[in-house]
Amino acid sequence: MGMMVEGKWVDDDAKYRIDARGAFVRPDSRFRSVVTRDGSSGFRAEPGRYHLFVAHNCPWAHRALIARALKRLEDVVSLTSADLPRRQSWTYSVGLDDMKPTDGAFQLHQLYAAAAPDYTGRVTVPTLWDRQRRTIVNNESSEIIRMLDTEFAQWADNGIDLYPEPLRPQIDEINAYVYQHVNNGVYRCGFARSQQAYEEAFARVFEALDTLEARLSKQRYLVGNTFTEADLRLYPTLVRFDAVYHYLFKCNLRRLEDYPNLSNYVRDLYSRPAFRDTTDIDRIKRGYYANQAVNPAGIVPLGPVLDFSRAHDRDRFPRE
Ligand SMILES: N[C@@H](CCC(=O)N[C@@H](CS)C(=O)NCC(=O)O)C(=O)O
Repeated sequence: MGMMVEGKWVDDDAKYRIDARGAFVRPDSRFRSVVTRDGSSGFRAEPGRYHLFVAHNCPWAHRALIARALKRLEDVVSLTSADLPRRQSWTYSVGLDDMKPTDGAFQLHQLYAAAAPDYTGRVTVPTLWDRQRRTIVNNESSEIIRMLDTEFAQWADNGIDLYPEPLRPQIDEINAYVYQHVNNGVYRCGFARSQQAYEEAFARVFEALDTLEARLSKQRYLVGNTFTEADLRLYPTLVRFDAVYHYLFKCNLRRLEDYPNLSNYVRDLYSRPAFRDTTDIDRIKRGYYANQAVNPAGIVPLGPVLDFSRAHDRDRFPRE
């Protein structure tokens, strides 16, 4: 896949991704500043100042796409989504401000080099860029969605609070579980480079899906009957499950469709425009199946048949 080492792009990054037992290791994101309402962090929330670089196939970027749409911040935080086949890092047909495409392509590592000329690390989406200070604010999706939720309140639709104060301990707890066993769990299956590492990851993914299935048989959302950030973070993995993870990442004990509660829950979320309009199954499939490390010929499977717009049964739970 490639990464940056001391400000230069290197193609061979295997030694940074796989541990001695053949297990996939996801490094921590490096840019961790925050935008604040009052500007005390050095990054004041202002319309038109921040830009999100995303890719519609990426589940972590999908979190940011959903949060931006839910909070109606489309005109406040601008966005570009990778629209060209990956050359080295994520590739865009348009640049931003004075960063122009070369040979018709703007590559995300150009942005990282501009922000930190000595950067060593992964070049990932989502990345939140400050057009004024010309630097990366943050490249960690869980933090970007919090900023979108709270710091842009002056311009946002504040009808939804993704991280309500009284529910925070419960949200944090389920987020940690979902991240480890589901969001990152599917990657640990798909990118495992030993049978043992794959089998361990596989067992955890399906134990977790069974646990979540039982939880969602008793309540509408992950935290009681209140929609929160925890749901926003689970959805991108579930909506990709049957099209990508089941087949390409070998998470094939069961399909999402085989779980009545989880599949109804996904359709419930999909019925909201912020989820539906940011979910593009064709782009998701093309993005994942282009990864030569796991699919050398790049063939994109035509199936399965998926229809997330079918009716769901989640209205049976009381509203809070
Ligand atoms: N912890 C990061 C992970 C982001 C991430 O790994 N994104 C993937 C795309 S799905 C990426 O850009 N990978 C490129 C790479 O690792 O080189 C977050 O949640 O923002």
